[in-house]
Amino acid sequence: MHAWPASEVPALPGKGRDLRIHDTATGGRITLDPGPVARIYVCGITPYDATHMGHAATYNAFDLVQRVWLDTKRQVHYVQNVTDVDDPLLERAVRDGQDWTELAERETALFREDMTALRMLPPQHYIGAVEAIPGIVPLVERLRDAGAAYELDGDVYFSVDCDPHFGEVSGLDADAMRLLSAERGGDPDRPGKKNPLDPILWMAAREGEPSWDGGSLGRGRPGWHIECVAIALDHLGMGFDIQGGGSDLAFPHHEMGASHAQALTGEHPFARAYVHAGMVALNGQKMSKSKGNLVFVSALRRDDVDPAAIRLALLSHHYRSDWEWTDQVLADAVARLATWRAAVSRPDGLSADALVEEVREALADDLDAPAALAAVDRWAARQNSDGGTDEGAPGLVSRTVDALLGVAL
Ligand code: 5CA
Ligand code: ZN
Repeated sequence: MHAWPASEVPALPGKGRDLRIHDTATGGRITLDPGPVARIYVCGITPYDATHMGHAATYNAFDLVQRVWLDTKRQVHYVQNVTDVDDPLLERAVRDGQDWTELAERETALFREDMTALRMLPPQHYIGAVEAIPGIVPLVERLRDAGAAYELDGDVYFSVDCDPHFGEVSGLDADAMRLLSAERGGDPDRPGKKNPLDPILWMAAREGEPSWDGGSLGRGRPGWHIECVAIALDHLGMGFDIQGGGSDLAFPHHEMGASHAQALTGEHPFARAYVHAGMVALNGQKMSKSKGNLVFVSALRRDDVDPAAIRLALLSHHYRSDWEWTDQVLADAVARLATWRAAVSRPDGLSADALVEEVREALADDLDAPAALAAVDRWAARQNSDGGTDEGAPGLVSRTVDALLGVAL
């Protein structure tokens, strides 16, 4: 499917720094050395409701990754999926008496608009689960033929015990995995499974649900984890630089995906770093479509909130922390945007050469956006009070904030 239009990324003088990023699998910060083309896979939405601030915060984190890489004069090869067929989407369509394909198309279109408004850089490959099915089927067949998958009443399960690296992404023990598996789409209590944690690869066709030709697997639809593996292997191959998502994807989704890919290829690792964003809450609870405690990007835009202010609100929290969306967070961002715009509205001012390096350094240091904002705040405060004579400094600040933070002043 098509993605959304890219906003232009201004080139800055000099060169950015290499990204040091927290990797969930090792539990520490690693310096990525991606080569001339950096490769990143970011898990996309399940389009049964509009983009909320939690989604936007997660996509903001991975947008920063791209901007840091682009500033090091690398190309970025970015892939994102859309889970346009899955249980929650089908359940919502039934609940609301609407066609599931129309629901998915409508919400995906709204997501594209939100991403465009927030100046999130688009993926080069934006792939739906449905369009990936012809590539998924042979992978499941291969896993089954290699003894890494087995059939249970027509469904096909992946055997986690066949991957010696299983557990290395999340680092969780079996009890914690079992609890999370039950919470996040797994079925650890289904009788007949070899290991309660084994995830489904191919679900045999069910009455009243959509299904596709699965070759020797029979009609059905794919499991969630194999969807992302098929798309990532097809467009990026093994050993790509970053797989990203919110922290709720570390287990089971990214753990299972890594095992699927490792069992398929005999290679390790699937991704060189697994990077996870914290959860955004509203009224003390994780913002989630199932709970319905949501603030939508599109609703804020309808209320004439400047998308640049929404973006600044996202940037004011470190991507790895869990944080709470409040009216105050947005009000602070609106005020900051006004201060910054006032500061860059003169043709000359305080030299910004040091500021460019500070912003670069903050972002290269595990995407420390709050530190980057603080550096711009300091420049803007002095520029607004004292000014200066450096011609072009405000323009350089505008370009820096645009290129590295995605904020248009
Ligand atoms: N389609 C799958 C991934 S393949 C999925 O998780 N879709 S989603 O719509 O539920 O979430 C999309 C992205 O937003 C995921 O990376 C998820 O971890 C992230 N996300 C969901 N809720 C929040 C939240 N409250 N705070 C931060 N990130 C969130
Ligand atoms: Zn995914």
